Amino acid sequence: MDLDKKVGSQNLFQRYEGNPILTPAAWPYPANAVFNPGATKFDGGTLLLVRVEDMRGFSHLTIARSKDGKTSWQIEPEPTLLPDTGYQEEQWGLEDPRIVWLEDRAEYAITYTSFSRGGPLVSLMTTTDFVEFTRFGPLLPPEDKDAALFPCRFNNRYALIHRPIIRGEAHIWLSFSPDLLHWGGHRILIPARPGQWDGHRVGLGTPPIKTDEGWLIIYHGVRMTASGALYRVGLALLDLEEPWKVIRRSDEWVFSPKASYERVGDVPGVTFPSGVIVDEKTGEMRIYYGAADSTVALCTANLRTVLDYVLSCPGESSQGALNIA
Ligand code: BMA
Repeated sequence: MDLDKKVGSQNLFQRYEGNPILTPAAWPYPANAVFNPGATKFDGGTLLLVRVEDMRGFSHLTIARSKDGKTSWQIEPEPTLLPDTGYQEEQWGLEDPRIVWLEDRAEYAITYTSFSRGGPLVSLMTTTDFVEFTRFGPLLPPEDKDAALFPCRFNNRYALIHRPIIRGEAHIWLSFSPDLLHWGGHRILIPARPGQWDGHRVGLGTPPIKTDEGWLIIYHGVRMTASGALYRVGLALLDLEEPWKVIRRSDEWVFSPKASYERVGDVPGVTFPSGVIVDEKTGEMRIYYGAADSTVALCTANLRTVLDYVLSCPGESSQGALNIA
């Protein structure tokens, strides 16, 4: 291989020089932490639905908007979505939203972690305008997190990537539904890899990104260390038509806590991607992530370069994925 052309795993993503882009200090009302935002293009700009943790330790979601997705963020002066304590699944807050445009329904789906007394679970709401929201309630029982829908259906079924914890194991799963309410066909999609950097837990990062080569998956992987958990970022590529097939998966992580705002905060050593916007003209990906469970940060990457890298990664057979498709 021509070494000059070899894309290294550690130079795919570039931190934005203005990081962190959103902080509790710049929030219009008291907040302990602002992190793990959902992201979408909306109204000619970028809309982030940011997780805001209050001083009770409960989270809600608030919108921040920017024309260029990097600067001059306009933050709503009041919380956009507070937990509705009339619903048992929202007793202890709303966390970590992912936003996807559902092509057939012509509306945005927001999957988020809602906290019930029985543990965290994945809930769904939809909206067309980010003013009125329709709650669908919880999709699957606890413990479950890190969920996003695909923007289209497969064999007429919606597909949900999520991360249940079962017998203490935290793998990324795929489930299907004809109506967004009733879910089945559950299978492991991306397993944690014992011993490796993503051996303790894995979870979806941003929603899946549709490309000509397949669905690009940005996920987080957790390693337990003597001083706590380390949240790093890896890549996978799923078949375009049959997304239960993992075509490639990076052996190495491609992004990890290095900057001071990723290493110092309420939970040190966390880079947690949760939103992505691709500029179709330039191929620039803007990846929004929570840093140390304290602030929102941004890194950029070129989609073509990332795809070339992931296509150079090992295929499914070398990673010990379960053959249950
Ligand atoms: C996960 C989620 C995230 C959080 C991460 C690191 O389990 O709860 O919200 O950012 O842990 O603390």
